Amino acid sequence: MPLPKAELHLHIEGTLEPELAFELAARNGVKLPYADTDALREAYRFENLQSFLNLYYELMAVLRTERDFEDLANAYLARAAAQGVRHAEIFFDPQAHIARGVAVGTVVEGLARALDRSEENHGVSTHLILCFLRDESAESALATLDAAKPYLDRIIGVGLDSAEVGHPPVKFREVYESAAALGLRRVAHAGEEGPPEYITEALDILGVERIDHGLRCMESPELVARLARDRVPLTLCPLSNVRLRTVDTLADHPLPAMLDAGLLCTVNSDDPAYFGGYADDNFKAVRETLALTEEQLRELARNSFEASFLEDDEERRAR
Ligand code: ES4
Ligand code: ZN
Repeated sequence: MPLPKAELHLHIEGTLEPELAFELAARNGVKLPYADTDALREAYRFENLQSFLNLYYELMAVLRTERDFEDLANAYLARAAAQGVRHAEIFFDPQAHIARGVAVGTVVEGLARALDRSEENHGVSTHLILCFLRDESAESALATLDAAKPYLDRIIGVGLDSAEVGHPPVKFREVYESAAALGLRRVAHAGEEGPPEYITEALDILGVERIDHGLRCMESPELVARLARDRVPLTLCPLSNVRLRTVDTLADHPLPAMLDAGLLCTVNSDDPAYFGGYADDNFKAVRETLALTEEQLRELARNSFEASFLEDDEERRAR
């Protein structure tokens, strides 16, 4: 039985499996530039974050209706449940859909149809986190937050994702201030491909409560000491790091050193359809390759609930 866990770093668009992509393409009359699912899987050889993002945004063309987003979320929740996930904080990228003429409301209402029945159907509680694309402008992020205002009762917080280098957190100071004023929780990707300074900026300027990835903190002993002291959660994604060549091999992953340094680490799946595994596949991979002890695995699972946005009583029920 997989350990009960919370998944805190999961892009719903990154759960689009090739089979579902072709099914939705057929349903919506969208032509994909791949002959079949095998040909599509062949394209999953990434050099870096950008080469992955190109395919990730291309495949989103098949997501058009509320039903598409509902089907996508249901497929993820069923897989997550089978991997011991009891609670999922799910990212979505509204700008990537708005750019294709799909309204925020279609995305949120479609996802909500699946999330509303998730506890009953899959035993998984959920939260939604709206992410801004950091390679788009600050004005676009502000307009997106504005467009999402009618749906904020369904959204627990905001995040920041997409191409990191050259797009420092400070670019999004204003939209994060607005989000905080609206009562939204704040997280951001930082230190995946970008430097440790981006992690510090995300904390100091954007006021984030968690850092997504954060791997490159290990280059700054001062930053590691601060993250450990303040118990800032890091949502690590080991299989993603291997596929995007952030680490050379899984055996080189700094997770053991990060745990030894007293960092509040969690293990997550990022874009599981693209990176070769869901939540427990990531747990299994680090257990086997990094020789983590059973106690360390239990610590990672405990951390995932502690780092979640669940209230204490909800957390006890989910564990
Ligand atoms: C992402 Cl792995 C990763 N990093 C940054 N942005 C993303 N969006 C989807 N997956
Ligand atoms: Zn991510």
